[in-house]
Amino acid sequence: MHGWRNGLGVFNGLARLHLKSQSSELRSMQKGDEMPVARRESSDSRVIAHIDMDCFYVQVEQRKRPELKGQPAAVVQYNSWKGGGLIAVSYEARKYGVKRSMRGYEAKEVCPIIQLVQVPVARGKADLNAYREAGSEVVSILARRGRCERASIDEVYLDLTEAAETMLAAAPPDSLEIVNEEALRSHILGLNQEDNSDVKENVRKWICRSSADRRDKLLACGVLIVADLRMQVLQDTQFTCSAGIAHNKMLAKLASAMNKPAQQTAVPFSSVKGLLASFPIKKMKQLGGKLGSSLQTDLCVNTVGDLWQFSQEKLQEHYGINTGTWLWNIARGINGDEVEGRLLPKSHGSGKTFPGPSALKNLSSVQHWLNGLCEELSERLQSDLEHNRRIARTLTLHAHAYKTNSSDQQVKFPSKSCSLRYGSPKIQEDAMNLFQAGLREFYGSSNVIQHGWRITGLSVSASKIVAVPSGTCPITKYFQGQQPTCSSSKLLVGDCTEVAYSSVSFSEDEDADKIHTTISNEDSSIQVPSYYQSDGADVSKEAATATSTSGRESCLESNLIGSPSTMSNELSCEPKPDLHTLDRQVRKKSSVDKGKSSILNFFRRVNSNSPLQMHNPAGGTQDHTLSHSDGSRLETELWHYKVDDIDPSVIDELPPEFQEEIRAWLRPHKRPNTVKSGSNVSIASFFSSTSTP
Ligand code: DCP
Repeated sequence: MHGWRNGLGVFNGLARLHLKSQSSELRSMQKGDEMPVARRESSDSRVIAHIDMDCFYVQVEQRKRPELKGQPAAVVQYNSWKGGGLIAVSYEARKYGVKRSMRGYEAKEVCPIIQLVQVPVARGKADLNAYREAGSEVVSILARRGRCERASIDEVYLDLTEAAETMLAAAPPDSLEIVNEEALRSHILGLNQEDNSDVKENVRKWICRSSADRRDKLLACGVLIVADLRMQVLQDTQFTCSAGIAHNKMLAKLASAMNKPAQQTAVPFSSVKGLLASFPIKKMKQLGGKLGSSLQTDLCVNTVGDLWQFSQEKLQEHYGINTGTWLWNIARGINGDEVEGRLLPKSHGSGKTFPGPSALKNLSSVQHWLNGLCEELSERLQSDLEHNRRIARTLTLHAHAYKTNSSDQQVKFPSKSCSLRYGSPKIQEDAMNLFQAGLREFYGSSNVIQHGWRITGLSVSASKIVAVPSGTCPITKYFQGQQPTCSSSKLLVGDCTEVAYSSVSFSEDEDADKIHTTISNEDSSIQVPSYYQSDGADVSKEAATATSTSGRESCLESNLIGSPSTMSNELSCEPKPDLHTLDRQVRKKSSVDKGKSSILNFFRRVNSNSPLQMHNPAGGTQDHTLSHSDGSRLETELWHYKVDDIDPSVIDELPPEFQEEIRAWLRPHKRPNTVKSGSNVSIASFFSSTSTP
């Protein structure tokens, strides 16, 4: 039998062993599901908090309209059918039995005085910006005390280990004369609270125990810090939140949901087994799907306590070394996941579903909606770039479609990705191309014109978001004709140019499963199509809202997903686009783009630390030191390029004032010194204007 820590140590060695004994069920699970990964806990003395806002969208609306405070209220989706689907319900309304799964009219039946507030709408769909921004306000307060991971629009993990250690060294809880009232309201799991004992006094004693071991003393510091942070959040934003404090993320998250609203719960080491013993296995993160079902049917495991009975070897025998170890660990509350230190979302997404009769039936309606979704995505990307200096590199299109007049309705519409080009028109163009490529594949070799199709869900997302290296100015601004605002004038090379000018190349969406988008489902009784389901940490409420997640960070707004019905070939109403031809064109463009040198290649050769060198076609190199328009020497944006690397076809895409100049560079034998010192309009001066006061 492995001990608590022993099992963790063994894992490293075992994980490398070849899996010989996997059941076919496990193999099939692994194909479709992301299997959990066992991670060693770096220390059992960490202090991790999970903060979850209370009825978040309602609180945001209540702040806007104070008359709603303290009232039964709910936020409803923008689709007003039957009063709209409820997506957030105030605690006052919950007392009447109002639930998120209800529609507005049902809520009115159980609570006639309920106030229903419609989610803000833009471009014919829910606009979640106000909620995102409110979430950011909270994050910026929480991040003051430790490493902070924004897990969804309204929940955050904090690693408070360092802050707790500092407190323990400088002002240990057992030296405190007064303990903050909010901390005294904490729930300490396992603390014996007899019926008529002074609850707060017991909590105070627990917090201030000088006999406690170091782990519990650190946890007590965590309790004090989190109480303080929650007060701060309330004071600065008017929002209440609930929190769990434990030594790992998994336990902290379980604890935060135990006492809501506006309360906090701590899990001392000694209470872990008791907390998990009766916890339903399917409610554990990553056990809501096939793996959890297999535990139930194959091993009769219904609670975490049941799982605890199995040896590590037995679990490994059934589920392989990695998953078996992970299961053995979670039964004991062991979870090595680190708080990632991420204040911003991993991806951006914009989507919409088209239920029942609103399904899209032709390319022009797809184009119309894609344009709106891309516009929204582009705005968010632009804002991310401006405020956070981050760029996304991959654009992905997902759709949910079914064929009419076909028995083969099970085929999924393939998600498609390409490099992301900034600017709404480019994103719109690329998204439409991706859609057409997907549609062609969706139909395989059959002629799409012969068949009808309906699109019931569309979304675009931007992922692979990276930070713009500091001291660089995004070239994207240049291509958008915007005045750069960053302080340094160095050209951004590599990543950013790639974003600005990369060719469209279709790829099977390997990244689709990594894109953290959630989709809302106005009717929570209807299953979200599986390929829309997001994985991993961003949808960290999946256990509780497995079939109804919406409006989270990177949210895709959606509606009811309608059931397929037969229909005539709607394409015939259109000017009959030949999809094969369209797609051939797209692919042709794509391959042409790929082969050509482009401004991307041009800027890729930029070396921001070297003097500008022009390589003329004859092989000569010329040095040009660039200057500000005032004639002063420009030190920061000295760069290299080869004139013959410039693809003439990209020149037309540049602002007119630069076209002539670049063309001149291409004829260096005629006008070798076009880049003049002190010239008012030049690419260099354009970029350098950022550093010119
Ligand atoms: N949300 C949504 N659709 C869902 C679930 C949630 O649009 N199916 C939105 C509205 C919620 C917000 O996300 O306010 C946060 O979701 P939570 O699951 O955290 O629920 P609440 O914050 O509303 O309530 P609680 O206090 O129970 O956490």
